[in-house]
Amino acid sequence: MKLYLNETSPFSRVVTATAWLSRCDALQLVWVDPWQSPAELEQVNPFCMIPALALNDGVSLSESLSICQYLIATYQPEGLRAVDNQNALEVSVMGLAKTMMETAFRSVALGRFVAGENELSRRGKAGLANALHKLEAEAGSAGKDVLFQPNLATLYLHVALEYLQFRHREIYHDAAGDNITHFLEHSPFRQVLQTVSLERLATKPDFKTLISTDV
Ligand SMILES: N[C@@H](CCC(=O)N[C@@H](CS)C(=O)NCC(=O)O)C(=O)O
Repeated sequence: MKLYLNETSPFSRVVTATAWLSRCDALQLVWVDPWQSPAELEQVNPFCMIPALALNDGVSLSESLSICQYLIATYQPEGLRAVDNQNALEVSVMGLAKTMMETAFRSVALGRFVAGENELSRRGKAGLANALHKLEAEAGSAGKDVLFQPNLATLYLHVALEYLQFRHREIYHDAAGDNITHFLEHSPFRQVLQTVSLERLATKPDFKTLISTDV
């Protein structure tokens, strides 16, 4: 099984953490730059986007959420479960976290290819600030327990927030407060994400080395 990824992609980081928790030791990490459109990646994902997972039987999976759902259903990791789609609060966190990640990434990608501000990047940044304010309020309210469940929504949320700290520092510091800080310090994925850290991923480790590090 081959996972195509790069060092900074938050989508790749969620999948790598899921693979780590799933202990799928036969996994090979293939480090690529999707913007260079490498032929090997294009064969696995026609959109040439990461993450992409090539299974041993020739089936290819794309979209981080689909890949994580597949890994969880296949390996049934102890420390991570799928979102309960009958639980509106869990589904709500999943939507917020995934959109936060997509919007944060799109705004960075736009800045790379389009000079100056534009309506899409303005709307994206405003949405990120609004989402952080909403989360800050909800993380301090009676229903906050949903944020501490060891499910995929919480994992996406944790990775999305750290991506904001990394790429949208000003927006993060203006809008995030003590409740979000508390979430990051007590999230069920704190340890695994310390193992699958941005610093660690920057060294492009192989999966065997990564998995031999215990949290
Ligand atoms: N919705 C996708 C987003 C994946 C994505 O945006 N990947 C970026 C890297 S972080 C990429 O490959 N970009 C290259 C491109 O857009 O052509 C997912 O959840 O996996």
